[in-house]
Amino acid sequence: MKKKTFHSGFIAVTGKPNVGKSTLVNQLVGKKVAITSPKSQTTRQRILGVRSTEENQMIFVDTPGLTSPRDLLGKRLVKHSEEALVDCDVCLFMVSGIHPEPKDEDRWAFRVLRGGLRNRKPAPTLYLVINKVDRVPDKRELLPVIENYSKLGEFSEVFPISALKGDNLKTLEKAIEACLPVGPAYFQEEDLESGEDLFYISEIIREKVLMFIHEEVPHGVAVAIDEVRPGKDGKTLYVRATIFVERESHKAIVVGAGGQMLKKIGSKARKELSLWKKQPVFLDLWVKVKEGWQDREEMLRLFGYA
Ligand SMILES: Nc1nc2c(ncn2[C@@H]2O[C@H](COP(=O)(O)OP(=O)(O)OP(=O)(O)O)[C@@H](O)[C@H]2O)c(=O)[nH]1
Ligand SMILES: [Mg+2]
Repeated sequence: MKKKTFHSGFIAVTGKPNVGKSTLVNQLVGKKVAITSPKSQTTRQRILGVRSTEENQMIFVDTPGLTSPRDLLGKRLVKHSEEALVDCDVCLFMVSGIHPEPKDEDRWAFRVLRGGLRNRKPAPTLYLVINKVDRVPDKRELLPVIENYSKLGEFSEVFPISALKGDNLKTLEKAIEACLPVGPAYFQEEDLESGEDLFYISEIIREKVLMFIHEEVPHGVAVAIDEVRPGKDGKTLYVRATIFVERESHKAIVVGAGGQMLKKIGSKARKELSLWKKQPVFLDLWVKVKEGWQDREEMLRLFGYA
């Protein structure tokens, strides 16, 4: 019997912050590749998530939420998102169905997307993904939502989904599959297991900071891994990391009274990292103030955001 032709492609997931892009990528890949949180601008890099079958390989590219930049970091986030548009085969523009019509931020994000796709010939398939429909209990209310967001641009299809609950993801997956070009498996399983450890560890720590700390602190938080080595007992993995904040007052919040908050962050991150590494992890966490790091090139480089 003739072997079926293999298909593969890059799928960029874009949209304004907090609409659920990373949640969707994790769901479609079937494991956590990107951290998620209710805070805006959780994702700060392009993150690849790969899903392979016998017939195809989908490479999802999670991107930072598109929003008007307020500092050098913000500009880099937009740049990372734009770069994902350069060679994608499919582009998902994601919005939140909780709001009945597009906000200025959705329009801004869509303008950036359109600019990024302007010179693409042939243009990639553009799908509109309306997320969080689990929060719209009366499904009749979805019709005007679909209509309002569809007016943003020329979409090949519209998918109301819930990334969190998994609603309608199979339909979306099938539609993506249908437009994958003939191509090789770009990634092998072994490529995916190695290389990204330090980044992932730093992201898990940052996710726990975002989980427990509110207000204006999260935007100014970044994590650097200082050391990773086998512990003295031969079983434990020792990780030393620094949480950077932008103000002394933020440091006090992250550390908490008697170090309670830092302990809470560390304990949550340690548990998740131990499960992921399948070995006990000892996490040695420090907090440092670096004022205005979001506008300093060398700091963006240190955190991998440059
Ligand atoms: N109710 C509901 N919440 C969702 C859904 N998808 C994501 N969320 C929540 O929305 C918040 C943002 O999700 P993320 O996946 O981090 O959003 P994002 O678009 O990647 O955000 P940025 O990285 O900041 O651009 C989190 O609290 C998610 O749990 C959904 O389908 N339904
Ligand atoms: Mg994200």
